[in-house]
Amino acid sequence: MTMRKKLWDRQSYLAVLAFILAGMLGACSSDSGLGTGTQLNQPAIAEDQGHDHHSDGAKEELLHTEWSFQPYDRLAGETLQLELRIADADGEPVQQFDVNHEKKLHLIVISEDLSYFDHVHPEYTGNGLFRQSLTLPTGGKYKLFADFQPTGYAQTTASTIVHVEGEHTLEPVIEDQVRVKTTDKAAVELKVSSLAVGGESELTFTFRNPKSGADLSDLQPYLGAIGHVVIISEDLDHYLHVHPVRELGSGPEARFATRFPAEGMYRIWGQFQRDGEVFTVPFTVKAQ
Ligand SMILES: [Cu+2]
Repeated sequence: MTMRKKLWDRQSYLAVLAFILAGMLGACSSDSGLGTGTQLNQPAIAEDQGHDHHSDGAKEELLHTEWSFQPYDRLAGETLQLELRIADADGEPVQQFDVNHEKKLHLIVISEDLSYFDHVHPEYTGNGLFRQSLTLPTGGKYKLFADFQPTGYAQTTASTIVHVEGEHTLEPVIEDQVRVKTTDKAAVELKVSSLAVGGESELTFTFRNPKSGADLSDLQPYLGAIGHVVIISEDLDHYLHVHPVRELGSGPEARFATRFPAEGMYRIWGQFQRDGEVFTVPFTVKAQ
């Protein structure tokens, strides 16, 4: 226990180095002394977006993100306080963030086996600092993705990994044979126009009454859009950008466009709202 304590403390003092290239969609960020020290000096976890860090001629601006969690002993089922600090190339706190889909920062939390998903909006307390309390239900590894856009910068995704102590089992990630998921708000069918790597893919969600099967056209806006879709690869390396084909609508269909960057399994979480309640439907597809 002493050894472990020491490790946590040591890590907590190490500056956390996440270098984000805001000149391109993506960003890479390194781990912030979470769990395994070996990851401290490795930038670049998210591999998908713009990892060739040279956008010809475009001015690149570095951002630094620092993730910290309290307490250092992270236990399953206990509340953690996350602080996320965002600074510019000179280390000065970024002050202004554009509002995107009604929020300054969107935080996605995913467990290693993709079975746990959360989408929250940390509070901006000023001076580049966002705060969020999180309760992670089981032990194991989680990846956090923060989506934000400092004013004057490009849309940015930063990520980190957090290790939580406690029991856990890993659920296998299995491709859906039938792409229909039912909640008490809707039976949702997903059609994917193409699962070919590198091509344009259109995702069409169709909403039906879970009891009668009748088409639904009373979806409500969620975060200012017909829905919010997050897609992550099984290895947690790829966080896909997804755009609604039409921003607004009420059903029975909602369409989104994306591109699968590499072969493999992906989990797609669609979030929609009806009767004042947000519901989430997960699907698993295989790109090849
Ligand atoms: Cu959000």
